[in-house]
Amino acid sequence: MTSEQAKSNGTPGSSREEAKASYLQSLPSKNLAPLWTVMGAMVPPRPAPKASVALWKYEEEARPLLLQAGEVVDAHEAERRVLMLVNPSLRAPYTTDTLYAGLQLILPGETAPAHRHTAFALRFIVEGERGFTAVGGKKVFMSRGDVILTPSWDWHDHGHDGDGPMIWLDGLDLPLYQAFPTNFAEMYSESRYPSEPSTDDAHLKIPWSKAQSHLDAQPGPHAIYHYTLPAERIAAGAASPAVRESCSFVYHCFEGSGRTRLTLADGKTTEEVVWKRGDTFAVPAWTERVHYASEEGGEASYLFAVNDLPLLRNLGMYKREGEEKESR
Ligand code: 1HN
Repeated sequence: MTSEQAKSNGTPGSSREEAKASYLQSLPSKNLAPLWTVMGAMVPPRPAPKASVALWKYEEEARPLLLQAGEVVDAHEAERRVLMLVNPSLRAPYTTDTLYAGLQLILPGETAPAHRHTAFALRFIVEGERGFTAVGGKKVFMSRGDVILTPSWDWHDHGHDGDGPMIWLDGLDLPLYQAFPTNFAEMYSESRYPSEPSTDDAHLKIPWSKAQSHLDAQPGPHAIYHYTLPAERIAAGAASPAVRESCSFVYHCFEGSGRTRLTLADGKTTEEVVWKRGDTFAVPAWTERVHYASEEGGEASYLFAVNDLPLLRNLGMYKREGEEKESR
């Protein structure tokens, strides 16, 4: 190799290398940066979620700790008495790269005061009866397995007219909302926003019976019901088909038990999450998943899931492995 060739192909110490280094040093003070050194990382060759697979055991860990929160802070003082499900590879409010989930507790007679925010929220009721959410003046009673919606900017407060703890899973697109300067909240002047028991709450509540009847009406060992939010049924001893897509999931086991085999976005690393009733687990984007329902007891397992599929679809950003074009 001639010395001219060495200069032009960037051998360290060559004058071209030195010129390049001093050029790069001149950029930051002008608020400029080269794309060519980081392009691969900014637009990776496959989806690269930062979140890890994570599992929150209900009976053994989350529930006792949430009940303890009930002793140290009241719902009014807390505004919302919630334990956030924090992804171990990220910080709050990330449960996956795009989804936030938390477990909320309200005790009989308490009030979680009225507020409203731009972020849309949903709740999946894990435990309890006769708790309610008042949404935009409608008092919606909640029972185990119900999904309750809180649309953007509707006043909402929670209360509990029954006995025993009332616990639910909250799901919000909070990590995404945080990226927009339109994420904000307002407190109502009183604890409760005036409300009446709702006679027509079909747009705010999807009872579990509706989800289950849709699931059980479908033939075969695996079924999905898209509320616009999915729920899945897997027959005892059966498995779901393997899927990898660009949305991420927070799964909650409503009934049954089993395990989920996960192949991470790198296509090589595999993990397994073992779940039963009450447990919640996070599945990062582009992580292939197969659910296996346990054979024990011969009963089907039911999983509820929060995901960001509708949002990604509406933005034209949804992809499923093996599909060239977005499926609609
Ligand atoms: C919220 O308003 C509720 O209303 C629950 O119950 C969780 C997490 C972040 C921001 C707002 C609720 C929330 C939240």
